[in-house]
Amino acid sequence: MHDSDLNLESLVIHAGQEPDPRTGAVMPPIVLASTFAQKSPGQHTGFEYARTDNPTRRTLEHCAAALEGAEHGLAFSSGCAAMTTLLMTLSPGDHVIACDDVYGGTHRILEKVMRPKGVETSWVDLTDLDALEAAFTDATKLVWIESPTNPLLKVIDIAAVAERAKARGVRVGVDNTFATPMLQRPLSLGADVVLHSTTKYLNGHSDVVGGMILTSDDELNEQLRFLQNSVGAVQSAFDSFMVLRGLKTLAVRMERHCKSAIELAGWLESQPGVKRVIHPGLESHGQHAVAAKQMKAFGGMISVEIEGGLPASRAFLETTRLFTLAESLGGVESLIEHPALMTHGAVPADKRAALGISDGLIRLSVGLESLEDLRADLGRALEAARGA
Ligand code: P1T
Repeated sequence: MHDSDLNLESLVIHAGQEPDPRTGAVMPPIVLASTFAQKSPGQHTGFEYARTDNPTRRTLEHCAAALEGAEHGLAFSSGCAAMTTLLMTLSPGDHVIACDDVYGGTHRILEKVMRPKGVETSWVDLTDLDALEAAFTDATKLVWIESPTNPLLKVIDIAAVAERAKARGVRVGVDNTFATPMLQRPLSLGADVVLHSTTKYLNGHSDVVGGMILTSDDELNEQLRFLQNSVGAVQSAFDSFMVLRGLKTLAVRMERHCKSAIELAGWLESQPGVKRVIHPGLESHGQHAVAAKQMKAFGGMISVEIEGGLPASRAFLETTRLFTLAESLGGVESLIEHPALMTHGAVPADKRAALGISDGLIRLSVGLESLEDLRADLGRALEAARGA
């Protein structure tokens, strides 16, 4: 049976993986060797040196590519390493259009690493297609989307953006970390390249830092392979194995994340002391219709703005027990964080204010614990916030 005949729920477990031909082992071996024997100079098995290629990493690259419906996959040592390597395909004078709400580290790479090297970024609200049209210049080479965005969970119509970019010969990239291929497959919506921080849902157990790029664009893949080997920010064999292991449960994990998140989001909307709840599955979400069209389910992330500013949000964040106060997301355990002081501290204060990343904004990554326990945990935290 070919991978192309399988549904995603089977691909997460089997794509790119056969029982080991020598031993029958049902999990791919972790090949830790840094180098591979050659019969004669230049005559090798396809593996020479582990930065260039490694069997365990290659298995992960095949598996993740199959999940995103891509021809090619490349694994990196972090989501930021993947992003930086992708941006190294650009040259001084090139222009990027990026959605205005992105992970703080992505903002930092574009502003503090790439801009000084001559690659300019325009930050645009990509839920507004007229604003996108107005931002193109002759130098635009890439439109960069996160959807849902981090932390405001805006949903961007990937097909509509891709259509407009394609008309100008501009590539479209999507950071699919929050949705995962279980909920949306950007390449099928017209994007050229997909990025993941595998640190999050794909690995799913908060024990690996990793990143991936998936594409069916042969020319881009050639450039990226060259850069992956030259720059060398590769995923280790051990961590590649860990992500492969985590991926096996992605389908069932995402089902539960999504189910619990929509329940909690609806409940939070009815609670006193809550100013607004942001979750793409809520009717009150500005792009709910786009989310319903584009996504199979609405994801496991919720952002909530509470009344009382920083004193109230501090009290809230210090009170939760099951929701651990920590950066990151997408693990089996629930996490909670304060974007303004934590993940998005690298975004300038005036820009955070303009976007709506206020001191009362709290981001939740809903884990796989009992829904009843999670609701009780948030209930106690809201009580503490109201008393602050
Ligand atoms: O942390 P790293 O694996 O390098 O991935 C960076 C990254 C890229 N894209 C998105 C959408 C992300 O959320 C991240 C990392 N984000 C967090 C650590 C966070 O708590 O939001």
